Amino acid sequence: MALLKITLCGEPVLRQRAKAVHKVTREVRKLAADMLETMRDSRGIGLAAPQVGVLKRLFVAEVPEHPAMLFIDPEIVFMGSETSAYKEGCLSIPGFEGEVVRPERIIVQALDEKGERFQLEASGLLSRCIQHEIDHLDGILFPDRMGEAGKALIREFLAGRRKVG
Ligand code: QAP
Ligand code: CO
Repeated sequence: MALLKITLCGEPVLRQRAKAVHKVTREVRKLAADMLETMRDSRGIGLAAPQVGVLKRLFVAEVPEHPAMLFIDPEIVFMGSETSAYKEGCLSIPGFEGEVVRPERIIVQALDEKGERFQLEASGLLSRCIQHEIDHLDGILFPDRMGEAGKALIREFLAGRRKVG
């Protein structure tokens, strides 16, 4: 296993659409294992492949009261009409948080580590995490869902980073 370098907001790879995996190879499983290790090392609860510089559609999640999970080629097949607000963060925008409104309940379909399709109904933190991570696969960062406040947050992050170099 290996720790991977986490890409930060400002790097172009976070703004591109990731490509479908289709075939779950040993290489894909190795990437997922390294992503899980990297996420745990950084004390995160979700990490998408573009956040380690890989434009493939997969992410790992480990939220309290659920086992660690791998989602490959995920698709949200249902979104409830009820929404909720929650203060989100992101390993690619360390030190910044912001309130994001999202659907509370979703049904997601994805491939597991064996390449088998599964379906999962989620609400609460797991639902939020899945939606946040699928956004990464489409080049979307949580501040993009916060209107003007989000634009300010990104400007602040980029300005802060430039000072440090
Ligand atoms: C996405 O976020 C998420 O700023 C995963 O200094 C967010 O793991 C899912 C983190 C909200 C559900 C709800 C952020 C770690 C981790 C930081 C993360 C930081 C250190 C964020
Ligand atoms: Co994130």
